[in-house]
Amino acid sequence: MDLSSAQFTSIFNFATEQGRTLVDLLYLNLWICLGFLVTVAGLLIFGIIKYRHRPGDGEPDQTEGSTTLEIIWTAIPLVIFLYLGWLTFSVMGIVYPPAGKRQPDITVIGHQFWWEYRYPKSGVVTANELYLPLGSDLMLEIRGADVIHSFWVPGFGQKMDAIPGHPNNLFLKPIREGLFLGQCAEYCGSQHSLMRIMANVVSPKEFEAWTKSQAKVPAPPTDKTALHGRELFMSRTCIQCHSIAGTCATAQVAPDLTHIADRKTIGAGVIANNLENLTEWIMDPQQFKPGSLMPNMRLTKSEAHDIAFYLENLK
Ligand code: HEC
Ligand SMILES: [Cu+2]
Repeated sequence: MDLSSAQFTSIFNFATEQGRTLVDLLYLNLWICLGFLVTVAGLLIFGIIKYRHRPGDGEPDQTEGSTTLEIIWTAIPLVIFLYLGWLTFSVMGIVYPPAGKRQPDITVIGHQFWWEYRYPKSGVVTANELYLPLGSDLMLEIRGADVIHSFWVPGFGQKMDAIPGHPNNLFLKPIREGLFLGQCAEYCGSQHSLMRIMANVVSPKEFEAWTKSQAKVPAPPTDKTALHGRELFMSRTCIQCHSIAGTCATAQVAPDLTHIADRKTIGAGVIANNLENLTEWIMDPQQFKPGSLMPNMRLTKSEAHDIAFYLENLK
């Protein structure tokens, strides 16, 4: 799958205010610790060289204890560590503020082996490819549907566990447009490593347009092949797991397919979304994601093709 337009994946290539705050704290910590290292190691090396034993030296002066020195070398590190502790506390307050009664802007649900995204304010439901508006203060609620997953986009800063029955909050204020990649970061089963997150930060205008198009119920097909595909989709087991708005498919255990044609990838980023790949996926998803919870339903190539054709028209 071609994800070459994605930004370089690194915590230092941050895309949110929270990511920046965390990296700033990291650098400040490093600088202070570097100062410590240089001072202590410098004094040590100076002492070793200046006061080393030379031939003819007698016993050095024997002294014991110095309250003043003890107070100084306890007080200085104490002040520095209290300062670092205070900085850490205040950064925690920024990246993880109390949510109070605030409702999430997006609910993220980790499933074996894909991500569900629900936008409660607009009713949009999608999978794997997340869209976020630039500059908004967002609260994401991270949930787990089956086992523990972990939502991690390094460019966004924090990693947040998706625990069944225990929602966690993740606060994001995107400060840069682009495609940022992430990955489930808690081993969750055979396809854990193919549980990719594709997070698109777009301008508020683009986000509004995207939301509008996602909230629309796609027009019913008129084409003969698509009509046949829809009939197969509704009569073969697909509707046990998937939903498509405006049809009798309402199951919610698998990715919502209402606007599958708008997604660039299939199977959480394993293959590009086009008619050929989708036909192959419907025939046998296991060839791309062995252990995936979508079974091989033993459709013929022409049946799979017609279903894929129908799905590729769901815009
Ligand atoms: C037993 C439940 C189940 C059934 C039945 C099922 N699927 Fe799936 N389907 C899944 C799951 C789970 C996934 C997510 C797989 C993954 O990415 O790990 C999926 C993924 C997909 C995707 C890719 C969605 C995306 O955004 O990546 C398509 C398309 C799809 N299924 C179509 C179908 C069609 C067509 C049928 C009927 C022939 C069908 N499915 C039957 C469970 C099911
Ligand atoms: Cu996972």
